[in-house]
Amino acid sequence: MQKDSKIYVAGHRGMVGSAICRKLKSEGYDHIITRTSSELDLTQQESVSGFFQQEKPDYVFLAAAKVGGIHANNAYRGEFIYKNLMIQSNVIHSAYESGVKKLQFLGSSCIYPKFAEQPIREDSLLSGKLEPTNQPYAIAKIAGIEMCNAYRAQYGSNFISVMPTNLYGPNDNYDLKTSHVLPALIRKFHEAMITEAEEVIVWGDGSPLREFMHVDDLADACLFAMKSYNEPTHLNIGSNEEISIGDLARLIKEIVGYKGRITFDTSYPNGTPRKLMDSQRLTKMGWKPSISLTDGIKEVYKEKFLSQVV
Ligand code: GFB
Repeated sequence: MQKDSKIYVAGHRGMVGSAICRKLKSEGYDHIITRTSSELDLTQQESVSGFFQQEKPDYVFLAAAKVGGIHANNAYRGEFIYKNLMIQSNVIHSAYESGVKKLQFLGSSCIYPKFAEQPIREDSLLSGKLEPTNQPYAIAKIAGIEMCNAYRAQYGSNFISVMPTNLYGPNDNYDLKTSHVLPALIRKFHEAMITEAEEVIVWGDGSPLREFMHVDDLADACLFAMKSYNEPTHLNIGSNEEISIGDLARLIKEIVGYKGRITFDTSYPNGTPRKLMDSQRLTKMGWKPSISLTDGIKEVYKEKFLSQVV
């Protein structure tokens, strides 16, 4: 990838897309193309096709998606499957038609079976039943991987897929109903600290294990893969840093300085019991993450909630 390559980042206002843009700019890539969703509705095939024919990007990071935490995935099942299938199909097909040199499709660790052998290797895909709360989203993402592979096989397109673990970082969603656990807990503990609330409610029983990665590490890995990975097998991107939801809550409580108690509400689902990815294929290529979970949480907490305090 040349420094003056024309690079389209789909989803540049989201947490992942914005991190990829920051990373590209910091590395001197200065020909980045973006469109807001009001300028270009990626669910509309003709609009997407017209955009690609007009702009003819060389490289595409496909980070546009309908995303959310366990509750959003479960509650908005129709939207999650429809929007993701439409966005990715339109972008991948138009990228092929307009002669994009290389496309990178971003998926998620929820593509793997609920009870996959841990740590989860790439070849666990489609070896068992999915976690029901996010099955529509997972099936859309699996279709995206397959579409990249099918276009590679039939048309010789260099389309790759990467599967990040659970992410957090700048531009995350802090809405308590639709967000992922990490931003939700930062907000809950911060607000409980300010209001001196007696307890913070944590969904589920606290036992599920999750692997978290700062989105700046992900963006670094995405650029690394765009430069050096050209194979059909999707690539896991994880931090290898695993923690239970209970311990995550206690860690965030400590960072925020909240003194009340934690209450687990088991009327909410736990979701997948564990999803630690095996990222050895990536690390053996020479990439590794650099932001620890504790440092990352401190940074996002400061940036989101403490920078406004004068
Ligand atoms: O981050 P999260 O929503 O997504 O939830 P998943 C992780 C775990 O944290 C679950 C618990 O066991 C939740 O029950 N949890 C505890 C909470 N308190 C909270 C809270 O206040 N908010 C939230 N959101 N969770 C998603 C998938 O799964 O992960 C997506 O649904 C995607 O498809 C994404 O793959 C990365 O890790 O369970």
